[in-house]
Amino acid sequence: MEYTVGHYLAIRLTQLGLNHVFAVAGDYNLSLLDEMAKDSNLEQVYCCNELNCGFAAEGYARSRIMGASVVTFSVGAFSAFNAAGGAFAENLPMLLISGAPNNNDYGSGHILHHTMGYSDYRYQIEMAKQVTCVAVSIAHASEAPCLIDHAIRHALRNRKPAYIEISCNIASAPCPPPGPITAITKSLVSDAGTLKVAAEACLKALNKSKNPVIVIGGKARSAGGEKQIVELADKLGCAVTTMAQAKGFFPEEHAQYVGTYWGEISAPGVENLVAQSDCRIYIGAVFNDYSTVGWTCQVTGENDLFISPHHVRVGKNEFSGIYLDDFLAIFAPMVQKNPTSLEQYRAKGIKPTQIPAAPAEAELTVVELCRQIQGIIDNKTTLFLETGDSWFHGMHFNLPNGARVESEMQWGHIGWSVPSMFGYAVSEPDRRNIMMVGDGSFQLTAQEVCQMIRQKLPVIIILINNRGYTIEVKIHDGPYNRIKNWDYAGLINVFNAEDGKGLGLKAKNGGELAEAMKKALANKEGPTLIEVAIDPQDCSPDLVVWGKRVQTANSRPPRTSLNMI
Ligand code: TPU
Ligand code: MG
Repeated sequence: MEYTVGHYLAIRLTQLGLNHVFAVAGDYNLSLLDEMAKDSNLEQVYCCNELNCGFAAEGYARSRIMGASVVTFSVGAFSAFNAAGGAFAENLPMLLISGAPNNNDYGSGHILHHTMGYSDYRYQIEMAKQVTCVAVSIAHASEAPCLIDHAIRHALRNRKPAYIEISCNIASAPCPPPGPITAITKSLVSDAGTLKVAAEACLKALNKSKNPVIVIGGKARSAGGEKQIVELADKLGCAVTTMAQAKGFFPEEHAQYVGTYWGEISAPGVENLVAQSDCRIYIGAVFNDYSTVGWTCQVTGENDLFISPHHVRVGKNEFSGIYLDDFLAIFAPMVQKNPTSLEQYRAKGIKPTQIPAAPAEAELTVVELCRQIQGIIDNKTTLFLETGDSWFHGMHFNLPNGARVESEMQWGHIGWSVPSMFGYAVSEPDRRNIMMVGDGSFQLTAQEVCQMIRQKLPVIIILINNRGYTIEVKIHDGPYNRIKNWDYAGLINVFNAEDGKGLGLKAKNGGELAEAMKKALANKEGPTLIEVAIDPQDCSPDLVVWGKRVQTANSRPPRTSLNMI
């Protein structure tokens, strides 16, 4: 059998365990899609636009080893760059594959459609370099195997997106068949000597401390450390907390789990617990203005351990060339039991708050909404939390083992959740996929719900219609935070057209919401969107506090330079 460049690429993706590739067609990628279709194990899933296509691949990468999207030159790729930026920020490997000009046109002086109107087409790969860890251009078939493998290898090792552009007349050109995938997936090896000295240095700091606590951050999971973190926690016996971005990265039913650490808006008792620890074991922690509540909670001390994806820091010592999972695997067996922080936390006698059901006829509140969502979270649930008040509600859910939360707190692109959950649900159709999304966010990417309908994915979309950008209102209010209302539930009929099985429902009170939830759980043939009416003033009290702190950080006056006076 003769192989082609496009077929080679498709085989590489299926060898990695991908069964789907997301795409939007365009004349620069049509023959590439034809060639990729030759691998019958790789289904092409089409999206409404390239931003959504990129986010769908990003969502798929939250479930599989990586995601992949195919777009056309410039008009498509420029939109997908935003999603690549998101995947970069969130440490998700994803291939952004773009069709590109016929290789005869390079250097010819020809001006082509879908380009900037001049004959040097390298601008696109130059842009791609800013939002990916590696960018390659395939203009000759002989180079394709090497360049495709190079891009995949870097994406996997760095947990970042990679960019591949393929000339439209090269996708169908013959090329050698791919060999085994192992050479590409082989992970980097930590230096054994550095691992040992790093672990000893950390142990020294840990043994000096009275009350260590484990704080898990947003990079812990992509660094592959979830299992090793549990081993470390079991061995150490101390309290374990997760930062907001890492919600669900540690089993919440674990006896040592104490809840979310998010500065002033932490779970009860957790802010003090972290502040008073004399050895914080930060694993994959990300300190940005949002995660530190406007820079108000950057607690660090000389005994703290910073275990990052590619390096470890303790005191003034920095160890690089070692990886988080390898480090934890050798560090966990070395540590002595020290449950002091957990005992201190338990001594506070904090009891979980019980929320009573609201009367069925009473106007719906965010408290009642969250109470009912908690009721449908099971051990096969994945909950997507969109940027907005949903982040703050999301922190309060108790996750049974097996349940997962996905958010995009570093990039924070409103509208991310719809296409990302679509991509995730394509990979995980049998999980209970629930999304909490605000009205403002939904307006950016709403059309991708039609692809959930097309693929018959039973996603539950909880659309919080609070008539505007509440998260922005709490940071800094103005007329720009009001939006045009939509009949969100009514949209589902539009998307269903003649054959869809999506369901659009509205709930104004607890009784209607309970009914709608029942119907959503019973609808297995398509998504159910439940539009919940929430008073614009009703939001999470945590958002109010956080919004004030972020506003203070945003409005710090510029530093004055002496030269300017
Ligand atoms: O629940 P709620 O009202 O807080 O959420 P909703 O309605 O989704 O509003 C989100 C408002 C928002 C904006 C406009 N959050 N962040 N932004 C700024 C923003 C603008 N454009 C993009 C692509 N991402 C953003 N985060
Ligand atoms: Mg809103």
